[in-house]
Amino acid sequence: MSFAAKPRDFDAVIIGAGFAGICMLHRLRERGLSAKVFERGNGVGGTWFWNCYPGARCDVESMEYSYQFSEELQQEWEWTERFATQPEILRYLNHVVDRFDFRRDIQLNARVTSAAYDEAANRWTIRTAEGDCVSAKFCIMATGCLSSTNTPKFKGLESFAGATLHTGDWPRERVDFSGKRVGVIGTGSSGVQAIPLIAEEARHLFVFQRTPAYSIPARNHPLAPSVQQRIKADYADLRRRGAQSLLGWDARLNERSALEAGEEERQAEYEARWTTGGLFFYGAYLDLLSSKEANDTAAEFLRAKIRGIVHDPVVAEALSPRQAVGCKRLCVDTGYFETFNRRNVTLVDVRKSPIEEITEQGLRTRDKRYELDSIVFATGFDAMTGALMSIDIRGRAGISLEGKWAEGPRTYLGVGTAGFPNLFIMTGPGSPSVLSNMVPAAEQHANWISRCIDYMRVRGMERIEPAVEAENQWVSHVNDVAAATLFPSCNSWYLGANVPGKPRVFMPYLGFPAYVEKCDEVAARGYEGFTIT
Ligand code: N01
Repeated sequence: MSFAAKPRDFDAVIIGAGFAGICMLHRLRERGLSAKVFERGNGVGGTWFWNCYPGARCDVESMEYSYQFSEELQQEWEWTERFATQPEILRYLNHVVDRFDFRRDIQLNARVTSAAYDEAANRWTIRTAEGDCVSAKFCIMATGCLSSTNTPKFKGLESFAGATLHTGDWPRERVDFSGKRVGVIGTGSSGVQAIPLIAEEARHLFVFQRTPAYSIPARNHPLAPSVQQRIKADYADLRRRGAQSLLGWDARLNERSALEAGEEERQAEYEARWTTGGLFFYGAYLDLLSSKEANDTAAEFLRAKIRGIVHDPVVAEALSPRQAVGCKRLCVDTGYFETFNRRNVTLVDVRKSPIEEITEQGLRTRDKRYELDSIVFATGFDAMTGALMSIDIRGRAGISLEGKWAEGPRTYLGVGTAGFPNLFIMTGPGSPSVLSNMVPAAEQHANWISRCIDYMRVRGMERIEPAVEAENQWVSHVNDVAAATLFPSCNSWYLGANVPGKPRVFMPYLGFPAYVEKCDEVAARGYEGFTIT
């Protein structure tokens, strides 16, 4: 049975062909439902399509940063490195799309501008900037958490005579920085990955840093076939360990408190994690993200590492973060701090001397002018809500999502929002999403949403939406969980604090296993907390 009526009508429209949209399409296809995917890029991949800046790669290990919906797929695909590069991840996603013949349901170069619910027809009308207009019973937003770029509105931005680039919207063709004076603004994960490579090429690189970042060496290396074979012999075991871990990937969490351990033991634990490389540092102690005192011990360890790497003590001090470790997302790098020992690299502390304007020749801080040929904005994203807000989404009685979320996003389980029947949000605010491994998080939503649709079809049900009370309780719960951690203690994009004027609300949900359990429980109780008719 299909819900579809006419050819331009679909059972579901999915917006976005990144990791989330692709696995959602798979789950709907598997059920014989008609689905159409709109993707604004001219290729699939979402975040991994746009973020093709030098050095872009994942920081969850490749073997875990992949789909599990097909055992054949996970057995066949060979990752070449511990942390896959952006081109390799994009090759993987293109392989998936071709292997499962998904491409025929994906329309590229199609930017969705509006999605409106018609109560009488119980259908969504979805329009694109290119003139498409289709209708669907279910509208599924797979628009991504980090897909709407944030470029600060610096005075004079338009006057700059050189090239401006944003890491999150990088040109497809190679950018050649050789012989150029380059300015990079921003030292989050994107800046930290791009800076060492740009420094190798540029005549001179100026890094404009507002907040120093904690960064752990990736210690990336080729993936030995024997390591892959060992994992593939029992892939389910790795996936299970990931699913049971707070962060949705196997962080090898030490269940002890940092404060119970003696100084020597703590140093050894941090040193072991530093040597292993990557985000395993998060797992060093159970209370790193909840106790300031515990966190201080990790912060001091990481600052000592910076002092050990960076030769100039003044530069080392300027690169040393003061916020809690992990409060802003930990970065993973290859040669980041070492880059500041190069003679062609200058660190500019824009907290001490703020950027006042972009000029025709470059950039002016309060104290100095910098002549530049290119400016790279590594200034991040209007995270979690930006891509949704770029679409005019209207629910029952024409209410707008933008209006409803004016004080911050409100969802039930991150997948639905009251007043918007049959609208599903994948990895939305209120779900673990960016505080977990994005690929399993997206798959968990695809599985949950498709089973919910099964439930409705079997019972001849037509409409589902969160009850306001359940939504209110969930929003409070997400906030309570965050309030028990150090996350609200700094200005991060998790809180929307990086975008001027954005409401300060902690958006993701911490705790992948608890979240999955809650979603399963809700489903088992007949979608408790949803009004379903
Ligand atoms: O963005 P960010 P990102 N003047 O927001 C600075 C994921 N990711 O693209 O901290 C001067 O983290 C801003 O300074 P401050 C990952 O989840 C993953 O780097 O606001 N500076 C900050 O330094 C990550 O967390 C990978 O004071 C300004 C920087 O710009 C998320 O994407 C790789 C400024 C922005 O950092 C976002 O990372 C890349 C201003 N007006 C990204 N405005 C992997 O490794 C902003 N900044 C998988």
